[in-house]
Amino acid sequence: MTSLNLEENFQSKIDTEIKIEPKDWMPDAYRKTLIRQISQHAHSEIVGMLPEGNWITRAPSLRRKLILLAKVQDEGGHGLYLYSAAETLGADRDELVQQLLTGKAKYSSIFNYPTLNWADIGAIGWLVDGAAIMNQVMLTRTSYGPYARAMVRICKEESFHQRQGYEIMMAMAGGSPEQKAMAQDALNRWWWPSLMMFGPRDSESAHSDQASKWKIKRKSNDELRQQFVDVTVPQAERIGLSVPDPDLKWNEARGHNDFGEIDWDEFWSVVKGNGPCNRQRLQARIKAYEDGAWVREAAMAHAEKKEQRKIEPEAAVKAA
Ligand code: BYC
Repeated sequence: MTSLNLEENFQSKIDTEIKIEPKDWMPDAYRKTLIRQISQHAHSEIVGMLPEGNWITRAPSLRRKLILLAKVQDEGGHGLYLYSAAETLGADRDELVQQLLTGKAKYSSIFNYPTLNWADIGAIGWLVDGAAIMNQVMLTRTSYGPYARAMVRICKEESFHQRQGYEIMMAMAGGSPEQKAMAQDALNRWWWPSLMMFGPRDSESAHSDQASKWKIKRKSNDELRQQFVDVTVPQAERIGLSVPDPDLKWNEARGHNDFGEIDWDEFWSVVKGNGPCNRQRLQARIKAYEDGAWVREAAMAHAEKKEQRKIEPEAAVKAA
């Protein structure tokens, strides 16, 4: 097939909803876009463990501690599936990790904000996982098979995460006046950064047009953001909390909530590495990587020994 035919054949598969699989022909730019997005997503899961991991030892009860531990562990698992999905495209996992550690790769802006108290754990589950699901449900239908399939399990787990967060907020909002004030304060601090998770406005989004044509993205940044606002506002009202946006108003004609302008300067400043916790997050990942060097070395030594046993079983038995 000529390269023109290959392209046409590829696009017609996408148009007829046939998934693209690792060994199928694909344009280089499709492969590159996916590696970029999937690896950023994987890094987000791994860095996303940090703000919550910080609260495992300080959870207010054994029940809360168990739940939070399980949630943070799930996020580690999501990162691993996603790195594996990126590897099916020919990416090298070590290289991806190096891109994160050297600050070359992006991860979600949201994880550069601090978790100041227990109510923040509720707000993260409710809002951050809530926003993540909105985006990831769409990705269960993305055109690349391994990414779409990884998303199915991830969404099931994210949905549990969202509920655990909302349950914390419900308990706090229905608790003492001080607890309710903490829940409101956490909502005030996490609301706008959660809206930023969906990325720049469609008109400013560099990758959206092509990603939509390839059905990597099925909904635009602005559509998903609107969907999140519409779903979340009634949830806040139900537990007696108010969304910190004076411009928020139901628009009968549109059938959606209108909402205020996001501080895009803040968004880009965080994306470029100057958010409140960017440096701290990267330092934590670098330290974890360095502290884990002995585990990687031991695993390699073990694998080499096993390989050796296959080649020279008798010598290996004698040496043991
Ligand atoms: N933060 O052209 P655009 C989670 C970058 S949830 C940082 O619209 P695209 C979790 C973008 O990468 C979070 N950077 O890009 C939840 C691009 O830069 P490059 C992870 C952002 O890719 C709870 C530039 O801005 N979810 O993991 O079409 C607990 C232009 O943007 C952000 C995912 O990653 C941002 N918020 O659309 C634990 C979902 N937004 O690459 C963990 C998969 C944009 O040109 N990703 N940028 O240098 C996606 O769906 C898409 O990548 C996005 C952005 C919708 C995020």
